[in-house]
Amino acid sequence: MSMAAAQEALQQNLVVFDRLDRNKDGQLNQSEFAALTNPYAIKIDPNSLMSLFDTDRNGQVTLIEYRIATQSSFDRIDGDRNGVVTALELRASGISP
Ligand SMILES: [Ca+2]
Ligand SMILES: [Ca+2]
Repeated sequence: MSMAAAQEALQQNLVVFDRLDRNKDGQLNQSEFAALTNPYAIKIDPNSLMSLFDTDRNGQVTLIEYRIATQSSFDRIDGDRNGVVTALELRASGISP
């Protein structure tokens, strides 16, 4: 991923996180986090997705936890590492049917 693409991804992350964080406490609780599964149309149990993000298991997802999880899953999904996730790569990763 190029620097510009990385910056863009980080910016996107912040925008999405901020939108999800409805009470603006800098953390996503369970109900805030559940909204994540809708915009991305991910057919996955929000609780199991949350446990993926919530590395310290305190029931809250901080921006740092969010970034670590989205970055690592993005890199995993982005098979050819070109910074763009295609529908094909989403299917290959098992996220999208
Ligand atoms: Ca919050
Ligand atoms: Ca946490």
